[in-house]
Amino acid sequence: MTTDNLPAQFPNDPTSLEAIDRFRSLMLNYRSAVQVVRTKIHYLDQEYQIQNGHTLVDSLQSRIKSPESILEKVQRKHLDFNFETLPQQMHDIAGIRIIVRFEDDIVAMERRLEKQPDIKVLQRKDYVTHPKPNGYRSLHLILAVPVYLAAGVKAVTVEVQIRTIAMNFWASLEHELSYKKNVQHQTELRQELVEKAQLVHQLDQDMNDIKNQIRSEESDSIS
Ligand code: 0O2
Repeated sequence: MTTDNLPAQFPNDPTSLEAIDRFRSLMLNYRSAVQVVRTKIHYLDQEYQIQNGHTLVDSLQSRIKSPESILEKVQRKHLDFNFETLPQQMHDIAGIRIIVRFEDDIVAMERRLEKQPDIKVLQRKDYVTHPKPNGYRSLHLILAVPVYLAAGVKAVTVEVQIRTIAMNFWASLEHELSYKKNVQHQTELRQELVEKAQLVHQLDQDMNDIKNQIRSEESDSIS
């Protein structure tokens, strides 16, 4: 079965073979885009290591939003569930998280990504410099990435989050709390997390400073 001539509108019966087929094609584009960006990040990291003697990336995570969370977001944001408009309205169907060790590495990775000639940065949200009120910190980029299909090249969006190990440690616990409905003392725990975000921020800055000192002394002793 091909999906080429199917109407863009999601058919009335979302369990119909046509709808499922169309949805699978859409998801395949996102999986391909994630592969493209992951490969680029690996290459950029290896190149950085050759040039600088250490890596930028501590770890890499990626995911494609599940059909359930796509539907949840469509309903929450009152979006149109339409195969043509969904990719323009929802930019985080494909997501990659780049975990680095130091705050400086966030910008270093961003610079390398934005210099890629086939990648376009469509949106930048800097929650590192401007944290959310709950203390969340991370750099978010929406990238348009080329995916090569039989019918031609398609630009597919991927949300890239770049954050330090410490920011990720904090965000993963905060995320867990957000998804738990029956945790006692929610308000107190939230407040504690706001305070811990300050500690995480301080730790990130201190570690960055120490790293700069170590590396400048290292380069002084070489020259
Ligand atoms: P998941 O499971 O990680 O994908 P929206 O996507 O509409 O909710 P917006 O403004 O479009 O929000 O996007 P934004 O603020 O750039 O952030 C979206 C993603 O960033 C979230 O995806 C989280 O991964 C992460 N994020 C943003 N704010 C917070 C926060 O306060 N705490 C934590 N832990 N993560 C955050 P999802 O879809 O919510 O989750």
